Amino acid sequence: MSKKSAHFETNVIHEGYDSKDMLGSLATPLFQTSTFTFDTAEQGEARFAGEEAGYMYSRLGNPTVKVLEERIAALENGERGLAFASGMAAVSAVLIALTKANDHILCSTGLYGCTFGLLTLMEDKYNITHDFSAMGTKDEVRSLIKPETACIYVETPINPTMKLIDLEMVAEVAKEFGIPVVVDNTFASPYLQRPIELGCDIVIHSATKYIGGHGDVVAGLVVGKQDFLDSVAMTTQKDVGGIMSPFDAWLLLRGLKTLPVRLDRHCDNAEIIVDKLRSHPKVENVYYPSDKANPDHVICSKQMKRGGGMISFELKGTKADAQQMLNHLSFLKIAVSLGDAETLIQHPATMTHAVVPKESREEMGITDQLIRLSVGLESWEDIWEDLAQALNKL
Ligand code: LCS
Repeated sequence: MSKKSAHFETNVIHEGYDSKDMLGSLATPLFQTSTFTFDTAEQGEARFAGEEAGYMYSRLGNPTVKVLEERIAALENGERGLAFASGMAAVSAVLIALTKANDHILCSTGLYGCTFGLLTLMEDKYNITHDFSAMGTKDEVRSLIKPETACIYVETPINPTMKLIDLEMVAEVAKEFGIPVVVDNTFASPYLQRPIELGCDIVIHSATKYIGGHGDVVAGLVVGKQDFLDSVAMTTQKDVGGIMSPFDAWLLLRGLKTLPVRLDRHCDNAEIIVDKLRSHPKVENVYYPSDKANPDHVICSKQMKRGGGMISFELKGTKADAQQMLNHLSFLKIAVSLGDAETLIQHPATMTHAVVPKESREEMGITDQLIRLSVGLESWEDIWEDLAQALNKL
């Protein structure tokens, strides 16, 4: 397809690839190769000098990976995309590229546990400090920006509390100070939320989740401005080296084609499960972005197409009750990760966010009774039946 469509559903299938370039192959070919041959020594010299376009070595670029990079850039409406071996390889490549020793990062109150771990590492090694903010108002954001603040880093929806950050508002404040806003868009996916269209600068995905969608790949993606990503490609991608394998790119291209179809189904199921959970006597609180009982639903309606497939809820009870509830499930899977066809359930305080000290967990709103549910594509009747029988046994 030569011209980008106005429709996301078409672009997930066609952007970045033209079968005419590949002997008519409908599916993107898998270039499972580490290196590329040169006709002559001079050609090798010209490629490394950047004087001749072409591939050299798969850590520096690979045709299958490039299709994925172009497709995700088109879907997020950014200038360039880059692919990484994992979501954390993407997060670390971006944060290392944006900071130097003694800088500061302003973060959303609530981040994936390993992102929190990375921030701690950067502070211990390079005195790159950070603050957390709920970012409820412009003044709340402004009050924590310092001369050495290198970027604002947010997740929205936040893992696992499902709190939202108003991206347009944060981007407006960041522009006053001339600093970039980095958004981890993993929980929403570009189908539901496109931060660059709201004025943010860089988007990160753990592509392990909705983009892959089938629980068979660990991968990361970044989208942003050409200049910035050109510099990342030549430094924290090429030289730190956490690149994506061609086979993983191939799996993600396959997964992406059904992203809108899958996400709508995840959302349909999640909306029903939210209602059912809310009326269950053992459930204290339910957190879901588009839920009218949730104060953040106003932000949701501004920036998300729908509420997504992730729900968290608090039980009336203790950590032991939360663990028992998981143990009572019969076919729903106890597992971290999310965005797969299978419904996955986990206990953040002891799993995804176990590395976060209890005090910080509490500040983020991660209680011992909080359970996170990644609603799958099964029939909602079966999902609810299993959840209900497990809750009823408490
Ligand atoms: N960002 C967010 C919001 C995530 O949820 C995760 C992983 C990452 C980045 C890192 O991506 P990865 O390196 O795993 O591809 N979140 C996980 C979770 O909630 N359960 O298991 C992994």
